[in-house]
Amino acid sequence: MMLRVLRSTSAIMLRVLTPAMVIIVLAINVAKAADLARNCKDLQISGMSEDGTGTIYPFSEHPEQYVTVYCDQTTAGGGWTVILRRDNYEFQEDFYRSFDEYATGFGDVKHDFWLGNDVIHELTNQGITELYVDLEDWEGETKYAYYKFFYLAGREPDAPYAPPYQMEATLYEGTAGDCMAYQNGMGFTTFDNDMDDKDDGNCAEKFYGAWWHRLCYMGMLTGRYYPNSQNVTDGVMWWSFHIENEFYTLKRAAMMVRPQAL
Ligand SMILES: [Ca+2]
Repeated sequence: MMLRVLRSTSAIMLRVLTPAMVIIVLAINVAKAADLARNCKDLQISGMSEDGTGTIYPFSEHPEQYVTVYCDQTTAGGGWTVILRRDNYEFQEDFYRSFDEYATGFGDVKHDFWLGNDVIHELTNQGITELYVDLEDWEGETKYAYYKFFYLAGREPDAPYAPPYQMEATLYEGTAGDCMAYQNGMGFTTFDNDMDDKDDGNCAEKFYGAWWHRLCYMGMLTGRYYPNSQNVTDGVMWWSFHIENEFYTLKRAAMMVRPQAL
């Protein structure tokens, strides 16, 4: 009975809509879709000029699903969606997390956080994408690593035998040195998901940090946060920042992505 009522109602609706009205409805839907920002570059184009939080719709297969992100609109031209931040906060987020937690993300985008591998994959899948790694040591010196090409594959491998969240960062420029080259082609290793090349253990477990570990890392920004400079192997580190002291733990680190300018 209910079904019949619904059917007749929609039939009436269709009869009421003239072809001109259908075109108008379609045009409104297209305009709505075009207005939805897929990343912080879209937000910048629509007028966002200060750093801060924003709402984006990055999922190609779920265009209605939004994500709150932090946008950097001031560094190196702006338009960056921040995917990781570490800094000297009083309360530190726990970065020793599972594969599923790294997939969905954790933390507070205004403080320390990992945006989530599924979102990062979508952001790098929208077109050719750049990566900017922004680093600072405890003496106030800042350095950066910029990659003109960055891609993070999805959880389901792109090719047979390819690992989940396989990473590629190439065409490096910068002052901090290229610590991603060594990790290129690797999947994402967490303590509960071993994707590394180490036969006798798990790099994420051994060095307390999830990363695209090989044997194991040259830069790892997800390690334990030390509130001062230390010489350890499980901290927030980027080996080529201090050539003379590769195990130096950094004060601040951010990773951010944006569509490559045409
Ligand atoms: Ca292993």
